[in-house]
Amino acid sequence: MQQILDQVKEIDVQSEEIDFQSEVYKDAYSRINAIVIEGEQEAHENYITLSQLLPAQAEELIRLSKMESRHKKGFEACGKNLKVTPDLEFAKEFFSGLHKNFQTAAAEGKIVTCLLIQSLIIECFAIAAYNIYIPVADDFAKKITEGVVKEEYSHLNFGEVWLQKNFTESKAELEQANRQNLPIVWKMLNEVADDAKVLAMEKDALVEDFMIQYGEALSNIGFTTRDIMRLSAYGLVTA
Ligand code: PL3
Ligand code: FE2
Ligand code: FE2
Repeated sequence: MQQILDQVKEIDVQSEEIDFQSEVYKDAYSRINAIVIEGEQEAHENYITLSQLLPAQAEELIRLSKMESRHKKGFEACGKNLKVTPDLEFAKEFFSGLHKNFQTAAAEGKIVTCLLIQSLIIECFAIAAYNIYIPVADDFAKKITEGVVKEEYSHLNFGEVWLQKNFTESKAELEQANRQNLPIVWKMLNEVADDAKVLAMEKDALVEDFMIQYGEALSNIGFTTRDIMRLSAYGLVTA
C-alpha cells in the first residue's frame, strides 16, 4: 500500500513539473495530438465500414462510430487548449499501414481481419496510450481522456464478443491478421516513442500496457496462454 501511495505521489509531482507551454512540449504535442485525432477519425470511418459488413449489428456499430467522432472533437479541444496546431499530415502517414490493411480487408469482406485491426489492435493501442497519458496530462486533457478511455473499453468489448462467438471459424484468419498487423503496431510505437517521452510517457510502459490489454482480449476470445504468448510478441523483436 505504501509503495502504491509513493508511486501516486511521484506521478503527481512529475505532472506538476511538466511545462505544458514550453516549445518542446508543444512541438511533441503537435504530433501526438494529431495522431490521436487521426486515430479517432479512422476509428469513426472503420465502424461505419463495419456496419456495412455486419448489417445485423449496424445500429450498434453506428453508435460506436458516433462515439469516435466525439472523441475526435474532445482531442481537438485538448490541442486548442494548449494552443497547438496538430500535424495532421504526419498523423495520416503514421496510420497509413493499418489504414491500407483495413481497406483491403474490407474490400475482400474479411470481417475478422477488420475487427482485429480496429476493435482489438487500435482500441488496445488507444487504451494503453490513454491510460499512460492520464496521470501526466494537463487538467483539461485529463478530464477529456478519462471520459474517452471508458468508452474505448466498450469498443474493445464489441470485437471480443463477436470474435469469441465466432472463434472456431475465425481462428486461422485472426492468426494471419495478427501476423500482418502487429509488427506495424510496434513500428508505430517506435515512431512515437521520442515524442511520447517529452509528454512524460515511457515507451516501456506503453508496450507493457498494450501487451496486457491485447493479451487479455485474446484470452477472452478463446486463445490459450501459449497462443497468446506467441501471437502478442509477434514482430516485437524486430521492431
Ligand atoms: C480508437 O477509438 C482511437 C484510436 C486512437 C489511437 C491512438 C494511438 C495513440 C498512440 C500515441 C501515444 C501517445 C498518446 C497520447 C494520448 C493523448
Ligand atoms: Fe475513440
Ligand atoms: Fe474506440
